[in-house]
Amino acid sequence: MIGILIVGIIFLFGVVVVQIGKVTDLTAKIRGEETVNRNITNSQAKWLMVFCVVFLVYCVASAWYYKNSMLGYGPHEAASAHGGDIDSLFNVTLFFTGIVFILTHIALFWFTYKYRRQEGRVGKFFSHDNKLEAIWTIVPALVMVYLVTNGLVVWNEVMPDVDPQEEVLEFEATGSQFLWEIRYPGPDGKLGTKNFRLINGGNNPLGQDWTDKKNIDDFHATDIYLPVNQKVRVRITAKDVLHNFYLPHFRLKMDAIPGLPTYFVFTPTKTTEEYREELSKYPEWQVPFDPEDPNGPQRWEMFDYELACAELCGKGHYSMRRIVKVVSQEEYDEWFNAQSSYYVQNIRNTDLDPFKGELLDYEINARSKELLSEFEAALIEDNPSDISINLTNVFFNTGSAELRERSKYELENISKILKEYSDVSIEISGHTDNTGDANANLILSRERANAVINYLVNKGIGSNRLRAVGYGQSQPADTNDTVEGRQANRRIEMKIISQNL
Ligand SMILES: [Cu+2]
Repeated sequence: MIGILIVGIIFLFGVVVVQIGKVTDLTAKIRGEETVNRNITNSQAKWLMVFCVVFLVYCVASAWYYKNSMLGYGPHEAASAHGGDIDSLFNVTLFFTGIVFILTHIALFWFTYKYRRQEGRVGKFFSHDNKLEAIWTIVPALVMVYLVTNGLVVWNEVMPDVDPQEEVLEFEATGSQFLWEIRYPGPDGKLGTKNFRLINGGNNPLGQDWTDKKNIDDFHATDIYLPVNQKVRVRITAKDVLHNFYLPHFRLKMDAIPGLPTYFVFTPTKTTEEYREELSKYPEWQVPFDPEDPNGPQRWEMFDYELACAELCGKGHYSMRRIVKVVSQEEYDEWFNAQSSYYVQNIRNTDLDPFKGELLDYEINARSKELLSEFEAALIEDNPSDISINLTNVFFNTGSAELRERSKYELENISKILKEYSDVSIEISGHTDNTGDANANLILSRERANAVINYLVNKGIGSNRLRAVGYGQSQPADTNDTVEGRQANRRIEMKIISQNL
């Protein structure tokens, strides 16, 4: 119904316009064509001048009104070291184009007014004017040369790569439909190599090559954390189509291209907290974040830097948002230390693990720390000899007292500890499960304890500080009814027996 009404109104409006046209024609015939034309031209010229003024005032006023929402103005000063250069580049360009914009509009409307149709006036025709040609060629050329040179200078300042020796935090962002995968290098500071053939949605989304040990500590992150005032190099890649790594608050924007890694080097200079403080000074940010909850947090309190994809990469494009948090070095370290490596969580000791069955450096180091802290904890007990320390990383060949190669790390650690605490004497005890003959087990456990002692003596620990005992199957730590239980019962233990202070 409403549709029919609208069509009717449009039709009637058309009829009215046509009728007015006819009336104008008729009056023109009555009054004389010339007078009517002059009146129309005069009023059109005046109205165009009015339009010019309103239009220009509106352009300037709206830009002024919205300036605090624009990057580079109000609270949105750049949050990176290079951002100010980019902003001033935009301002210089805006200055020149602004002049041209205002002058050409004034000239355009002024000409329609000044040279409106008037009786007896004839247009001036000239085919060529060298002076005019020179002016409108040389002036824009000079301005262009200035803009381009200025742009190149800024480009060269903003875009260089880092020196290989330079201390820089590197992380990687991989775009795909429709998310950013963020990878950090872990404590070694180096990102492991990747191979697209290894990409597997289930257990290797980035195609990390697990035979490269640099991959072992790499972790994947949901939010991007960056320490303030630390130079950052972001490696940007894509898995499927073109994406674009865009951090508006840092004035950073770079294409993510499948098969062609790009990068950007920048230094965040404002923490998220500092940016929020800045925003809190502006009334439009002092309103509730959620209009339904007027007592909830304010808009400025909920602000976060964000990573967007600035390439229209598909229908889920908008969902490629990621939060970026710029924090103090201490907060960064705390977050960093709480992350766990993708390899350790998903690959370690599975069939995909090329190092299955081997001990890796991070495990050896962790075990070394653990053993030392267990030892020191036992030492401060009232009765240190009550505490048995299980030497979980001492291994023997089945049924024999021959130490396996892998045991050397644990034994080295013990020898290191005993050299540091040179006044401590220890007992090394061997234990078995209940499989087989009890007497044979007793002998085996004693031989194994002796093998450990021999190793330590060879490392220079005085044999008077070491005592070997075999307990056989007499002191099980767990049940002997399950495979795991029996495995836990086959063990070597260490006990502090005395400390000569
Ligand atoms: Cu995208």
